Amino acid sequence: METVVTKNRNRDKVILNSAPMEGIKIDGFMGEYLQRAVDITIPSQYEMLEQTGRIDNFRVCSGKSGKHKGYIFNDSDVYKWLEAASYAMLFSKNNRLKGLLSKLVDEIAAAQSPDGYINTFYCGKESERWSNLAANHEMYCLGHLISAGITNYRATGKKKLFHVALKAAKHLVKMFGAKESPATPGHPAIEMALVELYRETEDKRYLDLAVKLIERRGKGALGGSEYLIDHKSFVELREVTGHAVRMLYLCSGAADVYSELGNESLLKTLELLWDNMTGRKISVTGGVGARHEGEAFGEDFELFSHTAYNETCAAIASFMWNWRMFLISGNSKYVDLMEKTLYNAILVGISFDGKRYFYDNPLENRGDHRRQEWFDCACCPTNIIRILTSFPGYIYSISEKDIWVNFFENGEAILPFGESFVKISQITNYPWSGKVNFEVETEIEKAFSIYLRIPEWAKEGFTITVNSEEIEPVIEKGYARIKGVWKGKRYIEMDLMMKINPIVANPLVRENVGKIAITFGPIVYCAEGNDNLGVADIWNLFVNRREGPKIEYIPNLFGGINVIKGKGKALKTENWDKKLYKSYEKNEYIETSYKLIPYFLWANRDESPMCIWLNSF
Ligand code: FUB
Ligand code: ZN
Repeated sequence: METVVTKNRNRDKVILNSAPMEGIKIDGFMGEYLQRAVDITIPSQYEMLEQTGRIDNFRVCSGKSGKHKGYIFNDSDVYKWLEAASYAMLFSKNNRLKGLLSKLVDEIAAAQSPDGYINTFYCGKESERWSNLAANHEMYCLGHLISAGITNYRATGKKKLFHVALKAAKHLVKMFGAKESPATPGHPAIEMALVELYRETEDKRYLDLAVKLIERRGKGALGGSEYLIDHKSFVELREVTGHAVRMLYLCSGAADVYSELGNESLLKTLELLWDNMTGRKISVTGGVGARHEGEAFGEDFELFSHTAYNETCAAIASFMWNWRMFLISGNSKYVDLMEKTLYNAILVGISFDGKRYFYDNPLENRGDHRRQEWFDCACCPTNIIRILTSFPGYIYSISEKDIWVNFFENGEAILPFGESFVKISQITNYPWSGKVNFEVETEIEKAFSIYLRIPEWAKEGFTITVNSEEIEPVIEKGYARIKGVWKGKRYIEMDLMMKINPIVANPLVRENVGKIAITFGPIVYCAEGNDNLGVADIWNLFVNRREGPKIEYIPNLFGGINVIKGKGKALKTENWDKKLYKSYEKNEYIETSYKLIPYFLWANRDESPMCIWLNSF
């Protein structure tokens, strides 16, 4: 059994496949996040699932006295935890976790109705099942159950949860598989899960149902709501609108369907939606879904820093969609966005100690936005651990002929390749340095290419040497192709020139006119008051672009990070005398120096103001 994040079947439509995680070990920057997830985050989230009654809901359903607690979709948090904990079993020998997993699986199995239906909210309310597809989240929860069941089976070899998922999926096919059924879910997630279940079982009924659920959009089953993406048929969509997580899970499901069936109008639509999202509706961090109201995509260029909603789940959904688009196309632009999203819009969702979470992620704040231990609606915490624990599965992809290196992370991978294996070690301090040393080892002589992603920010400045000789590789779809007949060990040194890159926004994002966001490699920086006690208020900082800024590695800050230091000026904030406005001539500045930290690390110390977009001169 191999644990992969996605397992495409149709090799004609999809250029690449996920690499099995069993042979991959990481111990760099993301490796530390993974380890913290395994040691701290997953156990502490289990406690929260218990404390908030989410697990008890299953017990109540199977006979324990009590009432259902919490939201209608709370089961999904338990399933997402299970999925992450199953991935974690690949990297941990933790017997307590193993025990918790198997006990929880038993408790879930006991809550399933004999006909396969499972949703703890409807226990004892059987007549109300499926009564409100727009709002009830039953298919959404099932989607997460199926994904958890598949991962649990792949990662542990155990079949109990998988069988629960299978039984539930069969029930779903029976209920809504008929051609005449208009049903489609108010919250997507089930589509991806059904396609993956088809991939696991080869039972086409699941793929057929996923196709139908997508084709039934725009026909009024959800009241024609744009928020629920029922205002148009899927292939007529040209703009990402409505609830961001719903929209992007739907796109992920549609990409999965394309990858199995090759319906060109689906792919065309997905490409146009991607262009719309990346050209009009995305924050500099990769965060999406800018609008609080409805947790939604806003209008074109509606990207206000202060009110940016950017739900952590929406960033995760974008990460998942981009992965699928990459496998279909082999184009690095999708992994570039995954990388930006991961380091900036996803990691900001969890505290450095692994115990607290952001649900929404503004790009500037006075300091009162703090990560919480939990939420009544806890979709984000349990989603983030799925990404942290499955990250190794995204680092490489393989085709029948070649290997792709998508992410750079210290560690090693033994990748099954044809009838043999290829071992790839990466030595790197990425994302703090762009130097990556690869050791590639093959047992048998084999001709193949290794494709190394050249991130968009490094396109104009990188070098690659193979066995100490500099080469000028052909760049294909954003990847440097290193072709060869491989035997034994070979060394590749890649140096992606990281430089400080001030970014400006399209002038139609009016509030950012005249401002810059400073990036270094894949990381977006922010100013936080804690690092700038000499600046009256970092919201009033003006960065001098010519003098500095400079990068400095600080080993004892957050386990070792790059900070950016420079000179500038700041507005004096005193002498306003409770006034709101005064004459421009009276504005006074003081010279100052400043320090920036990676945005994803803000709000890990005392409360203080933060902003990404900085005034400059
Ligand atoms: O509705 C389920 C989840 O809760 C959504 O994906 C999140 O946006 C939050 O609303
Ligand atoms: Zn969420």
